[in-house]
Amino acid sequence: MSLSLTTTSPAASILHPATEGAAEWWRNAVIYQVYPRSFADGNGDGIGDLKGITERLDHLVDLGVDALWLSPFYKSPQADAGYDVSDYRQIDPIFGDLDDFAEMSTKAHKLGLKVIIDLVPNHTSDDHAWFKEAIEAGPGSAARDRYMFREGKGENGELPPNNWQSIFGGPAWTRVDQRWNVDADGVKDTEWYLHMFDTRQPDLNWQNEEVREDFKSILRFWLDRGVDGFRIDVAHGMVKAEGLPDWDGTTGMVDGTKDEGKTQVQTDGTPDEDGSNGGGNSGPMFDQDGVHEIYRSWHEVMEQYDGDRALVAEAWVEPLSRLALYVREDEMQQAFNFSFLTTKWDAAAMRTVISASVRENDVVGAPTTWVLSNHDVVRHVTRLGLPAVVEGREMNPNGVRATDPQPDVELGLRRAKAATLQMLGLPGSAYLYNGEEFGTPDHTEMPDEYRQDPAFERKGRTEAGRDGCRVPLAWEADKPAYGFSTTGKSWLPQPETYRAVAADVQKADPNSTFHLYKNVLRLRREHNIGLGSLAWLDDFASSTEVIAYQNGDVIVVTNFADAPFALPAGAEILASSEPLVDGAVGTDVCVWIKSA
Ligand code: TEU
Ligand code: CA
Repeated sequence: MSLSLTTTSPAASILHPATEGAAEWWRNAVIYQVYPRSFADGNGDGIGDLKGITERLDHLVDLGVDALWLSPFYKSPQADAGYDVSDYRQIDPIFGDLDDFAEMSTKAHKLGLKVIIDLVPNHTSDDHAWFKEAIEAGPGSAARDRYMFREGKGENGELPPNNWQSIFGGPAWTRVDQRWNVDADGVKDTEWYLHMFDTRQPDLNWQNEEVREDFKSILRFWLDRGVDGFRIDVAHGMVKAEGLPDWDGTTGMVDGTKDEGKTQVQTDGTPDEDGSNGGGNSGPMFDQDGVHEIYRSWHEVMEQYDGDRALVAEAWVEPLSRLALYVREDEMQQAFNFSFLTTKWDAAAMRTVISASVRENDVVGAPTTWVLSNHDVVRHVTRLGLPAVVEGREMNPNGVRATDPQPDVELGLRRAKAATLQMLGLPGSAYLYNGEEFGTPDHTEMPDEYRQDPAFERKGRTEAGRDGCRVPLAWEADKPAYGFSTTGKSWLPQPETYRAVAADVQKADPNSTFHLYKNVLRLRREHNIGLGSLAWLDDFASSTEVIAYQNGDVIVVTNFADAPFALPAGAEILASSEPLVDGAVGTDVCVWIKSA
């Protein structure tokens, strides 16, 4: 039997009113994340670069996004794929130089695209001039005060200052003499330094005035070069609790098991009423109130520039009411909604997290920033195809490898397209991760010897890590490296499955994932969805497994039920994640229809 519409007219619970009048561009923008290493290689060395991005910018216009965000391209020893910056005012030679950046950004602006770059203020590289100076200068020096150096515990300082663990695994402290021979004067350097990530990523001391001043100057350096905004890395981590108290939790990447009182992102994807599903970091190293003062001071810097420049927080913070504090009127403009990203594929769970997101952001007058994939998580097309997806651990694993349960590829794609349509119908801004518009999956069988994510080794090779979602994109099915580079080189191996998701194959097929994305992005613009409203149509269907909301003149219906859902006769279909069968919406399908 198929599910049907209720006979009475649907009662709407209005959650979010439309944004009136002209608004800042970031309120409704669709922003495309370019992962520079993997987008396009302009010089054939197998690593993506700025020249490659410039050459492929037309694709972003074709797709119909408003802006691009580039992951870091700064000078870096690449110990964490560029999230370890040794000079914030230089481009790493593997990506090009400042002229290449200017060329890329000029072309983007000409094409009507805004440009957001990535700022990494929680830590520097150990190759940064400041850190080298700190090691040289020794304990008690002004140079050391820019970082988090402390004496160890135990009789001879042989124990770390506290019990914090690195997000990438292992202790969050390294003793100086474990790495550098600095006891030439006969005095052993037994201080420890904090690194919430890799040993090569020392945390900065944000109580230090010089650190604060320099980052404002870095903001100005890039604002003067015309960037429209910054994505702030680990925006919830810069300020640590007074006294650096011990913490009984462990820290880690998205992990997949819900366990209260741990710092790691552990979630089974079931949100509480407040939207929390265990997908946030807590503990004395995260989300301290003092961090907001920094963003208020950055807001003032941004204000001095024209054109509504924006800051977007990468903050794994829950509940959503805490996350909303980052986007108060005098702070940042956007904050990635990771509670949404980590929510399981389930009607009630989705409805709960969407409601909580919109409600909490409305309190501070900010748009919600929807996102399903990025360079740190298993791509949603792969994630949603994993087995036992509703039962826990497998929901958000830190990477998938050959020895792990493999995804159901067809199911994953079907659900991912529905999830994307459901997301893009919501008011607010949305981020897309390069390749998702082609249905690009993770490489889930990458041989371990290729892995480069530092978390892989630091976790004792127990988790795959993030390389699977960072594989270079496929552009032309029949070219070497699928058109990623002219030489066939590729810094991570591309699986055979990338042939079907190559841009040329996708663009030639009117029924492809690419054309679905393109069509929906056009509709989103035409119907002013991003600045629109959200009203749940409570009684739209007789089953709670079918959820429907109205945004302006568009109704978005997602069917999570096992049975098909029959649309009203004559319903005008605007878009559908899969073709309808006899006018009915199948399982795991999302449709946009025109409201009568
Ligand atoms: O990530 C921050 C980060 O720690 C998340 O990736 C993590 O999953 C979350 O906090 C849950 O614990 C950013 C970058 O996106 C990532 O690529 C970098 O490796 C990291 O910072 C360090 O700069
Ligand atoms: Ca290159």
